[in-house]
Amino acid sequence: MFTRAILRRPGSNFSDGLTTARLGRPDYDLLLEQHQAYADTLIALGLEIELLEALSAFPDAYFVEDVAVVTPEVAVITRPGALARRGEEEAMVPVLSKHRPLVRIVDPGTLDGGDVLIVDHTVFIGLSNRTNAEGAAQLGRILSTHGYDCRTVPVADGLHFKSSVTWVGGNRLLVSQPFAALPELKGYEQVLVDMDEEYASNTLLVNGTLLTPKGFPKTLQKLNSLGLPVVELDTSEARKMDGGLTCMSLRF
Ligand code: CIR
Repeated sequence: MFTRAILRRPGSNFSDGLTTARLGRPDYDLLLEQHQAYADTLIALGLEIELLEALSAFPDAYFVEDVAVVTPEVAVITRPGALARRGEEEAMVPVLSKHRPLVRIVDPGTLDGGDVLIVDHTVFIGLSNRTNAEGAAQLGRILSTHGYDCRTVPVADGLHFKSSVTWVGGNRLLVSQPFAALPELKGYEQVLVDMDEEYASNTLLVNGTLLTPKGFPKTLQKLNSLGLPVVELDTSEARKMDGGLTCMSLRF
């Protein structure tokens, strides 16, 4: 069970952040509204929220998931792969040091938390444009000492591993088509996401409830058949900045 989540308020310059999505101009007021609804949902699921102030120098900093990997034993401060985001992680050091012993990913390793999927004691670490082999190896060494089985996985499509593969409870993964044949995912039952709903692969399991982005009816139907409560949340504005549900919090 998660008891806490750390979130950061999006700054008014959030549209200066990195993006590859061509989905139009993002709206700040609407983003704040959607961010609040996301926080309210986490609160309703029993989490205590720590809401950090925006970081004006880092327009992507509300995607807090990327700057740390938190387990019950340790918080690993990452070294973000995008130069424009390097430095965001420093602001998370005093926050997480209140909760966990800290360890850091160091140069020449790079790692974004969006590439790290923890399923019980298995950790998938995506090798992407943001996470390099050295960063993955450092995280693997750190988490192995705490009893986790760490596997690297190539990310040939999308921004991060969790843009395409997430945990939806039990032995099940929600998987976008380009990742379906990966041998690293063997042993898991796959719930496949249709190509035209790829974005919905980024679904978030919190204390037995699935949070899924609004507007993906085929995926919603599949999730509804899993027997867990499902909450749809509108993430239209974060999506315009390549972000989604998992990215906007650190849960532990
Ligand atoms: C970026 O490109 O880094 C941000 N605009 C989006 C980060 C999304 N984070 C995530 O998927 N964990």
